[in-house]
Amino acid sequence: MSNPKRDVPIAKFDRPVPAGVNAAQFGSDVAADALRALDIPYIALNPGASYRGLHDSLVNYLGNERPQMLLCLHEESAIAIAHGYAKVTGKAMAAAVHSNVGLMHGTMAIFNAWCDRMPMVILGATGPVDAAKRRPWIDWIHTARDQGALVRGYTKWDDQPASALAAREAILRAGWIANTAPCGPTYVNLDAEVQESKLLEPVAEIDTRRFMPVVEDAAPADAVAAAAELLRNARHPVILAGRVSRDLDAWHERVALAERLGAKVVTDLKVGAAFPSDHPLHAGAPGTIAPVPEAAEAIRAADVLLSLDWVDINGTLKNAGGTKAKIVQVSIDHRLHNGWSMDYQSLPPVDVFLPCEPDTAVSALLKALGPAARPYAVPDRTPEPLKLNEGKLTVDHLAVALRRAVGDRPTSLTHLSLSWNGASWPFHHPLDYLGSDGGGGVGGGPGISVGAALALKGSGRLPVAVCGDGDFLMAVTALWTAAHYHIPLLFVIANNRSFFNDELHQERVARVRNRPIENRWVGQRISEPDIDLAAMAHAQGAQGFGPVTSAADLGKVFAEAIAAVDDGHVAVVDVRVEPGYSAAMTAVMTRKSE
Ligand SMILES: Cc1ncc(C[n+]2csc(CCOP(=O)(O)OP(=O)(O)O)c2C)c(N)n1
Ligand SMILES: [Mg+2]
Repeated sequence: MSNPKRDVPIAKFDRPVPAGVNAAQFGSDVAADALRALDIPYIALNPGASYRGLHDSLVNYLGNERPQMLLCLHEESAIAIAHGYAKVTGKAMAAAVHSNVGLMHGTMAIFNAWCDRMPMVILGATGPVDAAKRRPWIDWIHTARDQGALVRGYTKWDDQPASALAAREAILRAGWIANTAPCGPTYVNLDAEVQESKLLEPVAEIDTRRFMPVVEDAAPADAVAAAAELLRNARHPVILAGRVSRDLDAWHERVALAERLGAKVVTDLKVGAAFPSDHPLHAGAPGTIAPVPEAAEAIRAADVLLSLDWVDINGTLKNAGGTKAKIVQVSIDHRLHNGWSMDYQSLPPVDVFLPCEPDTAVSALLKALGPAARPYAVPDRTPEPLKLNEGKLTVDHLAVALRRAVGDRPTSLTHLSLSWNGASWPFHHPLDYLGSDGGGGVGGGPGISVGAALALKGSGRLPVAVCGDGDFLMAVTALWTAAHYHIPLLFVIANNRSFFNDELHQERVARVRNRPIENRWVGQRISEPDIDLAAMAHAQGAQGFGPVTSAADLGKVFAEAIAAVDDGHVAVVDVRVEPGYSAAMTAVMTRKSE
């Protein structure tokens, strides 16, 4: 249902006075036109003189619309916002960062988006490449021989065009490459001189769509036939549902395929929701860094595994205790692998390879398999309620109370804390959960969630981010951008007042070395003083709630915070949770062999 307070159009904010400019006059006007041709609605940015030419073109030539600027207080947020937007839409938005130093600030977030295979077009800038044109001192600091080298290991493509026409071509290519699967960030570095130079003659119009041809995706027929044959004859097929799209039809097709095969399905919180997690065929709950025992058992017992671009097949098999199953791999991820980053994971053995996107493969497999002899009969299964520890406020209490507070309304979990238990919240729609930060870069949660909420604005879905306190504190100023542009969302902070993940690492080292595990907290706890998270939220223009220290108070506070979001606000609830991870996660993190 639409709600005028919550759904205020972003176009209302930051309106410039009309500049009356209607023809490109400078190099950066041509670059701005190219950006508009990509049909990108927003450009998240932190300003800098190196791109003052482009900045002027966006405001005074394009009138700050398509793309509209979203001012960010840190480049890491600007990139993370583009990342979150892509998680929902599957499409690139833009981010702009200042010459070298701004890009340096943004690098971790770019790496997160790269590992998460999310598209975005990043614009940067350099002081004049022609040394004779540089302003003293500052332009020299902000010029590097090869700025793109900072991010080349985790972008799909980069360029430093030397003219207005070359800039146009580079931006079109950047959009095309970023949005072509496997998706990823691209980087275009605009020379200050090229941006600020007056055009000597008008730039000829081009049909920009012709420069971004749609790349057709198809599953090779022989491989589909071979995979269908293996799956048809399998007695214990298991689907590892990994990086798939947010498309609802594709979601239904995955369910149809699992039911057609009677296959168990395993999912994981590293990536967005891929299958209804309380479906009788879903094995256990979604895992975090390792499969839960039911999923591990299914994998060990499998005779055929169908990986739908699963992240880290070998690692999962190792964690599950191995398998003798034949492996059908659906992925085009190899097209992206390079020599810098190992995020491609260990090389899995493959018996049948389908080099196409999972959605395409699932449709083709369904067709090849034909209808089932007997339709799948959904067995009765009443999910077991979570067992809650009555004494202490845990992340499970938080989850149960939050679920109760949101009730039946469509909710998107835009981010989850490391302490989250996959069993606490079932997913029924591809937008119910958007996946992790991708690259394990703590501090991604706030910006990604603001970007996701931006994309969800007006959809009627409630965006909810559950962040660890460490994650939240690293990037809290992303909230200001959400407050300024009236992008409502709810943050719930699973505040264990610690970089707790690393307490478990110190515990393991101490145990192996026979040293006191009681010291695991030193250099990890974020207390004395406790940080006032609600006040930090308030300082960004958000509404702060808490700290909540008793499970009994959660319901009331969540209801108030959700009402604030419905009124168009950003709301933050600080929940003081007992340090601790789910049993499966703790078991993996503290076992001796790791
Ligand atoms: C940028 C960055 N710095 C440090 C780390 C190492 N690290 C991994 S998890 C973690 C703790 C995160 O704390 P929090 O978000 O509060 O989650 P918790 O483990 O306490 O549930 C840290 C510091 C990292 N992954 N990324
Ligand atoms: Mg913490």
